[in-house]
Amino acid sequence: MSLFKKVLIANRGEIALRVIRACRELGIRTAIVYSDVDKNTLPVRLADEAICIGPAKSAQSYLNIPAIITAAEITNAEAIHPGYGFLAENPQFVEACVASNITFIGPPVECIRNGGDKSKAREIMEKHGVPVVPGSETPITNDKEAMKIAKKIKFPVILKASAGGGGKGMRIVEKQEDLVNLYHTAQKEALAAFGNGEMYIEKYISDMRHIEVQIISDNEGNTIHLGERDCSIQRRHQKLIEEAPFILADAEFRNKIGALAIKAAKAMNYVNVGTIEFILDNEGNLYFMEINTRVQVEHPITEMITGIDIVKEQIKIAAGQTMTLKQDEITFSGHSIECRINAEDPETFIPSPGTISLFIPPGGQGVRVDTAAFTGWNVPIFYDSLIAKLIVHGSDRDDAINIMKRALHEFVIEGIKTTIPFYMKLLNDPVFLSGKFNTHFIENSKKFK
Ligand code: MV4
Repeated sequence: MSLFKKVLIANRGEIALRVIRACRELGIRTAIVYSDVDKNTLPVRLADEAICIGPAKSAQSYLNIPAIITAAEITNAEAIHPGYGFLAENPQFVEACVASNITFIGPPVECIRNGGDKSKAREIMEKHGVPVVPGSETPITNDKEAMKIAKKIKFPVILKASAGGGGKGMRIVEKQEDLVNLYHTAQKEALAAFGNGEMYIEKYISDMRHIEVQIISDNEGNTIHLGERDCSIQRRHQKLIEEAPFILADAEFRNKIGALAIKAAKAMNYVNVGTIEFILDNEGNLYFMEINTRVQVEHPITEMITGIDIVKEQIKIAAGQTMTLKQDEITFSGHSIECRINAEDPETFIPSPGTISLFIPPGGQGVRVDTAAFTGWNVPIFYDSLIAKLIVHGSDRDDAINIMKRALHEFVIEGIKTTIPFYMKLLNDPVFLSGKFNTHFIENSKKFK
């Protein structure tokens, strides 16, 4: 099966550019949609065609399904790449693509639906023998039911919204007296944020690492994993640093978590690229947490240690090609780290939009910068504040850290505040350097607050 002649990119910023690069190398023409404020951006310049779909506000542009479908029709694009965020995990969008005979570059709609329903995903995993944290088997419908399960699994417990994401509708409940109140506040929050108040409950794992596995499945049921990433360095549910491999992992751990990830993907009849997120507790137990049915921000660190272009694989699979990669041919080399550089105050993390008066990215051996920023670019307030991903690859973790420090030192971004100084500090922190931290490290550390 041949590849697409033209792909429409329904995204902006660095990920739009990342997709354009993959398409150009595959000989695929690109069209891109953009909002008013994104007219003078790199992806708009670099795509073969560009169509304005509306004003700055996402609801009227990057989330405007009819406008995007129309753009694909006008440009004769056979497929749409959604990037991450915006419509990447929106089942209605996938259905709109299907209805218009446009290929959605991502998983089938059922996978997206099941992945977006966190309680359902948990149920599917449980049924197929992928370990989940002790908790509810089906969604809970009232506080009495929540109490019954909480007493059984014992406090502390964590209440989560089935439609959850970004920590919304999530509450840790330390003791029995607090459960009823927290159940109702979490549910109200979920209802307000997602229009869906469905909840589920799990035993709360207070000391955990967030370890995730990149998987790829084709339409013939071939599924492979590309190893794990450690995403434990995060703040308010936003990842800050990701590393591959997980520094405390050995070959046995990688085989174990890789096999679980493949089992999870097969349980969902997954097709295309995806990520299985796991909780690793301090006794070494792994539990399924969530599945991300998109290409992720941090996919480059896996590309750096495996040499595989994940976006090209994604496009080839969406075009119906059989995957040529074989698990026993996947090899892992060295260590990769990504710092997400945001247009934010490095101490308060308050967004810092504005014009970049000088932009000089680092280079040299082992450095990759995924960004759509340039000198003179105005960072709009309307979208997320990620402006560059600084990705390094070294022979081992120490080498990668030294390259990262050197690259951060070279990186010049003037005119706006960025989180570069935060990373400079973090990369000298003894706890970070030791590799022994959990997901609460940043929020528990006085130094980073
Ligand atoms: C958990 C957990 C502990 N135990 N689940 C899920 C969504 C993700 N963004 C955070 N999630 C967590 N799920 C169980 N059973 C810990 C987290 C978690 C977290 C929870 C509250 C506050 C901050 C957190 C940071 C990382 C992970």
